[in-house]
Amino acid sequence: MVDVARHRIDDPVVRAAHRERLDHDGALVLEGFLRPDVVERLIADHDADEANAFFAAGTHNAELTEPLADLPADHPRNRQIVSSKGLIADDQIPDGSPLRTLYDSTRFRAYLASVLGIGALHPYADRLSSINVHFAPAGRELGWHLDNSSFAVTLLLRAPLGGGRFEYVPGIRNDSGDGSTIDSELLGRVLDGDLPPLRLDFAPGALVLFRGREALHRVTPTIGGVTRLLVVLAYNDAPGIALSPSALATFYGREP
Ligand SMILES: O=C(O)CCC(=O)C(=O)O
Ligand SMILES: [Fe+2]
Repeated sequence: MVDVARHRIDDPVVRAAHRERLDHDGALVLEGFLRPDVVERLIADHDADEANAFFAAGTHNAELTEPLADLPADHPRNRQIVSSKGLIADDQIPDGSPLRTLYDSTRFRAYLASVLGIGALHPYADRLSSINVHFAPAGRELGWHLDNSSFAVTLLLRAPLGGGRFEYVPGIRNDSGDGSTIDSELLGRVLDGDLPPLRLDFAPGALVLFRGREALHRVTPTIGGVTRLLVVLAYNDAPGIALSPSALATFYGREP
């Protein structure tokens, strides 16, 4: 599936260079990671699933939690953000899908663990969030948020004609130390549009690796009649982590 002639993911020198890029930029883009025939196959597999996708219709805060009762409703951490993109969940991806082969691949996981500097990768403990396919037809977007998972890998299958830009601001959540802390001041400035975000450009077939728990990120509304189609492979650095009930309701339309 992977163009391993172009991306020598087993090579320790390549891994070290990728780790440096990820640490420096908070994100790593590998263009042409999936072979073009695999991109075509995955589009053919999943294009029609847009009709079965669940489209978010509610709002969420940046952390995808229930409202924080000890903070006012207009506090940056409680501000409500719109997301309207659709997805199919892990339990809708067939067993024989190449996406499962890649997600489970020990070789791929060894590469990711090495680039991320962690011991092992763990799937989500729930049956929904490990592998997702996202659909963003015209006007649909993914609003500013921080991921629940330690990190995410995305694979773009089809780019929209316009919009659908991935924007991010690193350093919003800090998980080092005892607990996790949020830079509310910085968060508020981004939500107010007072701080220009960084932006990642990438083409179909690209792998994007980013620290979505720490970096606030969004995807701007799709413009035009071509649906943005993207795969998310979510992993955690510890076992037993499940999606928050709030994220489950907003993005999957399911009960905990
Ligand atoms: O669509 C993208 O490029 C990013 C997806 C994302 O941020 C997420 O699934 O949490
Ligand atoms: Fe995300």
